[in-house]
Amino acid sequence: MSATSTTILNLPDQSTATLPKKNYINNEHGLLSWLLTGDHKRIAILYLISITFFFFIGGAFAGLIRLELLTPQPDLVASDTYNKFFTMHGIIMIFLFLVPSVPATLGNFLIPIMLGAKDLAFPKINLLSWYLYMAGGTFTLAALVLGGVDTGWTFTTPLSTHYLNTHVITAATAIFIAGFSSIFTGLNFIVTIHRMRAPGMTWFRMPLFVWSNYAASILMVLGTPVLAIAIVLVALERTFGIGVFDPTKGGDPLLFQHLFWFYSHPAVYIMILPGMGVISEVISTFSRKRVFGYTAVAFSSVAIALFGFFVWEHHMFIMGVSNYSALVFSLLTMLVAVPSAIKIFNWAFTLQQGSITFETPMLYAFGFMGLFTIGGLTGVFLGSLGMDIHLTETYFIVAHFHFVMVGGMLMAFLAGIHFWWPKMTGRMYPESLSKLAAVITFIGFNLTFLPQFILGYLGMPRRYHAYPPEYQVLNVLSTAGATVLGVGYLLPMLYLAWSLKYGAIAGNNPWQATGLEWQIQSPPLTENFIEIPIVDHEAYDYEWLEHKTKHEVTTVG
Ligand code: HEM
Ligand SMILES: [Cu+2]
Repeated sequence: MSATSTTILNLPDQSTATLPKKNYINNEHGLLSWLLTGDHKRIAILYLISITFFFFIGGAFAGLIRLELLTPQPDLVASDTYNKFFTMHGIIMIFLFLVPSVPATLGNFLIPIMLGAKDLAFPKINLLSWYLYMAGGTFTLAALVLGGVDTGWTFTTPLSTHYLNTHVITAATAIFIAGFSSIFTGLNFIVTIHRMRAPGMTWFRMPLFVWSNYAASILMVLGTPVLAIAIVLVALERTFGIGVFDPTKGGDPLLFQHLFWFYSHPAVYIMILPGMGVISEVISTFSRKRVFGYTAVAFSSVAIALFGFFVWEHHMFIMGVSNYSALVFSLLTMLVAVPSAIKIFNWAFTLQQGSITFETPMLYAFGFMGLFTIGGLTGVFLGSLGMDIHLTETYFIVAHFHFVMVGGMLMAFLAGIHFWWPKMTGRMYPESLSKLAAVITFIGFNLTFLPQFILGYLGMPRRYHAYPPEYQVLNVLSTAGATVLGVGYLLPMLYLAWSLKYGAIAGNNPWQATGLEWQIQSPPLTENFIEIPIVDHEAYDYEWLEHKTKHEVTTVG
């Protein structure tokens, strides 16, 4: 792993290198010092461990779903058990993995450092967010252990309020509580970004990762309460029979759809925006170029956040909404694709004539760009009314959102974890093994989800545990792909854990990146900076970095 022309890895001499004596990890000892910490970096690690745990539980359900679908016959489990599988998979992956993934781990760890601050604005509320997340997770596990819930992650009424005898209220409580975790995280980020930037860190000097988390935070704070209320109303209707969604009591089941999707469409941007921020950092670093059209990329995050609130009805085209409103929402849905496209084009222009190197985070970033583009474009297909009527509630939808959420968000998460792993832990991951994992993930992903586009187009409905035999070949391919994908995810788990002890010492700035986080020691001190830095350059200023490396001996941390 020495520096060659195809890599910019810049490790200190291994024979003499040691980890910094004092850092946030060894600053205090004992479990309690972690459970009561106010340090944003330690809270990020708590989140990282917990979301990984839930990711593998959610993944186990995905495995069971794919196993059942290996054959056309319903041979593994009964239909209601199958319903519980995909519900648990959806609830865990969305609310306990995707929503907190990048913001709560990488965002928590990096936003204060990127801004030149010592912590988030409200460290105790940050810790409270983690406890709320854990409480939400515990209720989810309780719903699971008590016998499961089978509404789908969408809690569709009147199914959820009238017809099911499963643990809807326990699951609803889980989502309600986890929602507050996300609201508080968003609030913390917004206040930190407004109030705690170091001298000289103007809005347009902020790394794009901060911008995209800022936009996602706005969505968390404005959108999540709507979901929380909707879910409380479901619980109230179930318990006391109040007539909010029940037409026999004067309620309206469509009202639930409006409330649910008013949150859940923006929520898809809560999930993807922070990932887009990761991609901007990675692409800039490994092209050694400022992100092309920095301002456009920064504003496109805010535009996505804003437009994200205007398109929710595209989830309801076949639910008896008026043709005129469907037309309007169809048009608005096309609009929201524009700011995402702006990002993709600007990343492509950043790559153009950059000096590109292919480190692992960059491989994942390339994966993101290709897969997210397919996910986004199929969203435009779905947004056009005629197509949607054919494709809705089929496997096409399943393929679409997995391309965005797994092909997009999860790739971005892995890009980010690899990129900042040396900063978080002070150690490098094994480069060739991690490249192998990135390739396996990419192949496994496509093998799993490309056939699902075809299945959906041919008419295979989602959420059924049996299907006509003519769909089997494509389903076998998909299940095979899921197996490969599973290996792709297990590998990083194992070698990242291994690297904690055996990885090469990373040094402050192994990628020669420009962000403030790379100018301090790895792992950072508890207070991040010895002295608050004064920022005198733009983000991604590689000339500044070169100058600094040549002429300066002192570092900020
Ligand atoms: C940016 C990240 C995106 C994510 C994470 C995402 C996620 C999702 C999810 C989870 C669903 C299915 C919901 C369900 O019924 O369970 C969905 C459906 C849909 N998405 Fe996306 N999506 C994204 C981008 C887009 C874009 C850019 C468009 C259009 C421009 C779009 C258009 C649609 C439409 C129209 C549907 C509804 C299809 C139907 O149910 O008939 N999506 N998306
Ligand atoms: Cu949507």
